[in-house]
Amino acid sequence: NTPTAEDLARGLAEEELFLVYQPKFDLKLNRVVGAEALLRWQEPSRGLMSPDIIIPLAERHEMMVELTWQVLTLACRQLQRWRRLGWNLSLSVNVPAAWIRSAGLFEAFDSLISRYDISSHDLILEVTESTTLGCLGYAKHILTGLRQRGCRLSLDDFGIGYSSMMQLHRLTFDELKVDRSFISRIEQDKRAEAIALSILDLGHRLEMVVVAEGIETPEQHALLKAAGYDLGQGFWLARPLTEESFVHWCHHLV
Ligand code: G
Ligand code: G
Ligand code: MN
Ligand code: NA
Repeated sequence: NTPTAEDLARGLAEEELFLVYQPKFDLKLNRVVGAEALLRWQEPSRGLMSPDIIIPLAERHEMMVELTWQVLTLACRQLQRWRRLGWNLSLSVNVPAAWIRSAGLFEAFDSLISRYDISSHDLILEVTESTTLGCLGYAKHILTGLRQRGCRLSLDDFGIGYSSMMQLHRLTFDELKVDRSFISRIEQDKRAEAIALSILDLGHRLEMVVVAEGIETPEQHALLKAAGYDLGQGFWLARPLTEESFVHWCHHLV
């Protein structure tokens, strides 16, 4: 009993989709610096749907572009709310290849930013290594234009794709997120540790902020902090939170 394209179209129209926010920490200062927005769908008859259901459904029915604009709209609205609370947090959004290739992107992006009266500097766009496969030239044009508008670019799930080095060479990223498959094995697996430390060095040489994702234990946290990782994310630090619990959780910190 999986949802259909019609269900998703209704979900988008009725605002059944929402974002949860996973806090992102500065490992040196032990401080929250922002969050990653993660998509959820409260489907009326089926319950809570995760991206594993939503994304493939949207891809099959060419709804990824519309879906991504909705995610970005929710993200900008959230940034505006945090701003009004006096919080200086960044928000990371996962953007797919289909969105980067879509027509009229810059115009729509500019109008979204001005509608919510936020700074695009607070927005971090996460792309994966496979995002630009096939049309690096055009993707470079779009990503460069977004960066010129102030957005920061993050290369997500780094280390498990195909064309990592070529992309790092040809495109400028502000942030590198090391895939959690290396992070989760960093203590017991010397090869995973060697890879995680080498990617950190590579990222710093290219003047990127390097993020460890999927930190699940205090031992991993200590090791990554000592190694010099800039930022961290993971269940041990904080789980993805709803808008309301994120606000409570932040108040609790200070
Ligand atoms: O939140 P969760 O761990 O279930 O996310 C699973 C996968 O879905 C991750 O790879 C994440 O990057 C992706 N994902 C989560 N939210 C979004 C979204 O808003 N847009 C896109 N394109 N992918 C997302
Ligand atoms: O591909 P991406 O990095 O965007 O994936 C984000 C996904 O990773 C989210 O679905 C989130 O729930 C999940 N995630 C975040 N922290 C952890 C963690 O510590 N362990 C595991 N297994 N998953 C995590
Ligand atoms: Mn991500
Ligand atoms: Na990731």
